[in-house]
Amino acid sequence: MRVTLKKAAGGGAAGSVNVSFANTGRASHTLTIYSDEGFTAKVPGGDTAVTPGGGSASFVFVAPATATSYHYRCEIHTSMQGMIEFR
Ligand SMILES: [Cu+2]
Repeated sequence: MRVTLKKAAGGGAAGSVNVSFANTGRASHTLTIYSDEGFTAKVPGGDTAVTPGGGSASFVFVAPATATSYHYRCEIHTSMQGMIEFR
């Protein structure tokens, strides 16, 4: 899969972030962002929903105002995880 993050210019630390998700595999996946490492607090708007193989999806979420890290995973294959670091 391929993920592209693009933060809007301006807006300070808490600007909006555009996420583009390209599912280049065959299986369906989601890209779902949480504000905690334990995956209990979903970030509002931060979810592609189920995206079939070959499909793509995008969404916009608001970046946190302070330095922290968010965590994302596929809700179908929960071992597929990654981190987004805000500095
Ligand atoms: Cu998956």
